[in-house]
Amino acid sequence: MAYSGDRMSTASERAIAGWITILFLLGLPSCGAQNVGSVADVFVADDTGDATWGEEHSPDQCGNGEIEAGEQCDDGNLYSGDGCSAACVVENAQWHVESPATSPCARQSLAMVYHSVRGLVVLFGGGATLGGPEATLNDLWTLEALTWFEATPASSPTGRNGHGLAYDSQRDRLVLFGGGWIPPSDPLYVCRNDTWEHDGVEWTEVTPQISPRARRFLAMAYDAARGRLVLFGGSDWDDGFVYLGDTWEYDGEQWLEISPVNSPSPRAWHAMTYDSDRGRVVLFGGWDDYDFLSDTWEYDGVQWSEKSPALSPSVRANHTLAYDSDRGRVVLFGGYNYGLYNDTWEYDGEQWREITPTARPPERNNASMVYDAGRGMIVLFGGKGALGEFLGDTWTYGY
Ligand SMILES: [Ca+2]
Ligand SMILES: [Ca+2]
Repeated sequence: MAYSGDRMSTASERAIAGWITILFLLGLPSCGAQNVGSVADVFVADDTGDATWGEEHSPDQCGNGEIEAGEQCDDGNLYSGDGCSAACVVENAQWHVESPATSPCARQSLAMVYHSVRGLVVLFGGGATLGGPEATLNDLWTLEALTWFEATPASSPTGRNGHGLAYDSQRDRLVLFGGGWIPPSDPLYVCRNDTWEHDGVEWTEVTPQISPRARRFLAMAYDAARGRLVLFGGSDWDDGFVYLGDTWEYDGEQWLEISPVNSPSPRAWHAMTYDSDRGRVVLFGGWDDYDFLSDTWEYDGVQWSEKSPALSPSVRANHTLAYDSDRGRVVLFGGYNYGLYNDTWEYDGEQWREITPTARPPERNNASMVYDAGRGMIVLFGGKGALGEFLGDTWTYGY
């Protein structure tokens, strides 16, 4: 069923379809929809202001486009909610917990991507407990106007976690690669190297001549300017816990291994996102089998370059990254380094800066985060919390 068809069905129809789909495809108890609306909404409305010259502003100072005495910023207007307030004070983005009526079940190591043609956030798979040991999911959800809908394609890839998911906007296809599958009969992960595409209605497995080797906890991002999907690293647990440092590109037909002169070291549980304004894939951190990492790298389609920001988030893995294309910032949240984080950082292509919002999601790792360009908000879902619990909360981050 298409995304749009789901939106027209009733909540009960969707719930029934969700149960049937998961039971059929996984042979496991459904992790079904659940209400996460019990958490109080901590959103504090912005002072939206207006373009008139108010008495509280000095008409020849704030709003004239020049930073003067007593001003933290001046963006040439008297609007708040755009990074510089009507009082010429710097505004930081804030986290808001959302309360959708229905949600994907609590999970970690899921993948989310923004479908720019349809204006939807898409979520696929991850690991959930389902009341027993961790099991891998293959459900497909969309988030539109802060409402989650489960899609019901006729067939699906196997369940998996730590997979790669990207949206090829030139071809209008979701592309899924690899990840770890836990067969229902066997508690051990099986690393995958299959490539699937979703056209908005159905999943189709594609069969390129060459594929990257099987792996999980890889990172993938779509370079929209070049029309190439970029994959880096991950680990192959089927073959001696090998950590990978290879760079691959997928053009919709073939996977091609790139051989850049410089490259980040082999690693997994790192994170990547695409800075569409600068045309760079940005990578941060991860785990290389010996150490947690805090290095920042950029890939321009030819070379990887290590950046030297004065400050960086601390060493970590299992964190999330997303690029806010309206504010021109890579946003990092959370992660793990023998303890969990819930700090928020922003990277402008030169420097990392820690943001200290008044509210923030609880500490976690293995969450997923994506920028919903239609709403102008980062969306975060799920992960694993401080007590080892799987999380199913939806948060947004923006002005
Ligand atoms: Ca001014
Ligand atoms: Ca402003």
